[in-house]
Amino acid sequence: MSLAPEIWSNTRVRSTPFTSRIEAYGVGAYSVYNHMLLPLKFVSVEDDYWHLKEHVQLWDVSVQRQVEISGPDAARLVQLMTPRDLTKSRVGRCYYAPLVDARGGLINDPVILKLAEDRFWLSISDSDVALWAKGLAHGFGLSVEIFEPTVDPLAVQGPKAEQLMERVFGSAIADIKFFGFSLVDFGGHDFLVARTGWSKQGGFEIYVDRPDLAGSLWDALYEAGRDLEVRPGCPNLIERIEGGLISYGGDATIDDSPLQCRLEQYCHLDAEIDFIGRAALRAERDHGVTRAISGLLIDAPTIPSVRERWTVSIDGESVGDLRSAVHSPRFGRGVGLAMLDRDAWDIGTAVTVESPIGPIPATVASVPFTDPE
Ligand code: THG
Repeated sequence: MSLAPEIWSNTRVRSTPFTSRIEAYGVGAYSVYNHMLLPLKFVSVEDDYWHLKEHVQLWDVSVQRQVEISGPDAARLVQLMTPRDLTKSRVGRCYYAPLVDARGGLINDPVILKLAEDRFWLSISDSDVALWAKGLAHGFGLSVEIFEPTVDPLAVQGPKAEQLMERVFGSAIADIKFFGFSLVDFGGHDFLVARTGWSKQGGFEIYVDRPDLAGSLWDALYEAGRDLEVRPGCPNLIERIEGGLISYGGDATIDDSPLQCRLEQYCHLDAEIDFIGRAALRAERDHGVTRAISGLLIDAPTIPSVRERWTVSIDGESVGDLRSAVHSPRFGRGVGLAMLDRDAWDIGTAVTVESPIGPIPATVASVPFTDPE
């Protein structure tokens, strides 16, 4: 019998201020994300899924690193990096925003927090955004400071998240709007708390900038949530595919554009703003997007883990590739996200997924996947 190999943490694959807590509970699997440990499973992916949809979980999402950009040219640099129009953006708000290169390729898809008119955090997915930002600042001769502050986000996700957060942080929590943030006290320190998180179940993210308080914050949430059945959790593969949340590095890379990733609502291509990649994205829009991330309902009782992209075909001809998939207990079959050519992306189109265990029939479905009931 062969056991799954371990991932070892060291000073390069960093642990987090919460690692001791999640290992004491029993974390089942890790991945590496932004050079850091990201938990992927606790009890089982399916058990974690049902628990997330019914109760409340603490997620060690320290891997969501902050790229701080501050200084007189900060707003100009942040706008240069994204097609999302930030001219009317407000301090105290979060903005989900694609970052693109000059060819229109997706560099990252952070949540941008506007901390001040001249100070931003880019809460990044898995790519080295600080290097790109430093290169741009140098090339454009911008007056900015760019660095990764010591911030380890802790997400509190699930339908009971607000109840739990109020017990620990007080009633000010209720006033935080979706994609808004404020500073709230715990242990004599003001923590930045946002109503955000990488699930569709609702909740908050605490930007823990005091590693020395991280353990006591975790313990306070854990103790206060006993009767709410709080437990450790993590971004859940089933829940996030059903919800249509794109995972950068997996579902999308620099070879895909935000239009192909169906992020057009965050691309203001005709706004009076300066950003890198505008010409490429306008050309793509004007010629018509030729492929896009689409949902697939996959007709198999079990789905092997998608360790490389599987071809999706119609009558033996490739029409795209599958990027992520998992068995959905609610749908009783697989749900997946695939990059599909225009001829194949209509809802209801019958396709074949060329999996390593053989061809599997699948049907193009709308995303977010709508409840079978
Ligand atoms: N929170 C924070 N940082 C992050 C993530 C996060 N960095 C990495 C990764 N997640 C970035 N990607 C996303 C993708 C989707 C969303 C947030 C971050 C998201 N989308 C909402 C949705 O699709 O329903 C809509 C957002 C909107 O309309 O503005 O929440 O999770 N801190």
